Amino acid sequence: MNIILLGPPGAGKGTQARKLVEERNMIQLSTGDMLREARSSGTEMGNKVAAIMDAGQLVTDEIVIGLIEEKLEGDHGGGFIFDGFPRTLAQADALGDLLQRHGTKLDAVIEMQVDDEALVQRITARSTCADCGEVYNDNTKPIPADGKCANCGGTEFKRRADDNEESLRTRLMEYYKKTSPLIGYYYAKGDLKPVNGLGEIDEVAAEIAGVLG
Ligand code: B4P
Repeated sequence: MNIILLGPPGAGKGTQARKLVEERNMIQLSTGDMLREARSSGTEMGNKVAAIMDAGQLVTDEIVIGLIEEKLEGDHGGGFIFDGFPRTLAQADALGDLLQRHGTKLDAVIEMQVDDEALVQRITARSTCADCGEVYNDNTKPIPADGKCANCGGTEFKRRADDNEESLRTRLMEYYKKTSPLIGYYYAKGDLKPVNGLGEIDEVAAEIAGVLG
């Protein structure tokens, strides 16, 4: 099964993708994670990507499609979860072509619906362990009282460089301008499955499980 998790920044795409990996042996392809890895490499491409991400803009289609193309060459496991990809119509067309070339297809597009107020609240409360990248959130999963990461014991936590109000405003504008047209695109293909992303993390996961069967 190949699925897309579609939704605005902070809708919970990454959160739900990690749950699906645990439960269904699927492979998470997060373009956000791939780009954060590229930026930390310190290469020319990585530095270019860092500046775009920090400003809250979308990285070029060419770079992002290239990253996904590489990953599709590898193991297909229990199928792919495209987390945060595609984000433009050009990326959606490219994904359709790539899947066809690999003799597979898309099974569902989960549209995670969350209002802007909740997105801002979630993103401004997010921090990650500097050592292992485990995600914490002041509202849903606070950093343990002993100040140690529950996953690796690390004691340093950081905010993502693009999780500030100014960059978030741009991320939301980019979403409504360039990504939200994908809702109509996938609806027309009969693939769109809207899900209420406002509940607790496990409630949202249960709704997604119901949709996927
Ligand atoms: P991403 O890394 O995709 O991340 P995101 O917008 O933060 O969203 P996500 O929905 O995954 O949030 P999360 O689960 O963590 O993108 C970052 C940047 O990379 C983009 O701005 C862009 O520059 C670039 N990029 C990525 N893909 C690209 C592409 N295809 N093309 C071009 N550029 C691209 O959830 C957020 C917070 O909410 C967390 O703290 C979480 O704990 C919390 N949360 C989750 N579910 C919750 C719930 N149900 N209730 C309460 N809190 C919840």
